[in-house]
Amino acid sequence: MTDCLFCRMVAGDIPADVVHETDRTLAFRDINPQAPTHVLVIPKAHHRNLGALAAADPDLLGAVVRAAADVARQEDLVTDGGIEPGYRVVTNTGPQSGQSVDHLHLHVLGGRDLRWPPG
Ligand code: IU
Repeated sequence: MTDCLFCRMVAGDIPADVVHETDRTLAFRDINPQAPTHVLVIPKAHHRNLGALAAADPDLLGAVVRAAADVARQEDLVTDGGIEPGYRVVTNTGPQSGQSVDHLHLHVLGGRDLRWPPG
């Protein structure tokens, strides 16, 4: 059995609060939300970070980004075709960024004013 937490969520071994799913992507609410909307969007296949997925399967990377945009619309973070109220997509890579799960995930954050730069 894999020891990757997100692979185990994809397999259904660990419960996830799923908000969006396609044949190749899964999106679920973060267990420790940092904003009123905090959803993680992942490829179902295991890739450890953005660079690894971009190199291995750019089409899948496109599908993950599209899923993040779909989640933002679904969560009312943007009106149809618009930009209001807005949201942020971020992905951490490596220890200095704070990456704690080595399976690529895009954080979709919104529902409050987001500071810049992030900490
Ligand atoms: P990070 O960028 O690798 O630090 O993000 C990992 C996220 O996974 C982090 O926001 C955690 O709260 C989140 N998470 C989760 O949603 N469910 C879990 O069981 C665990 C972590 I462990």
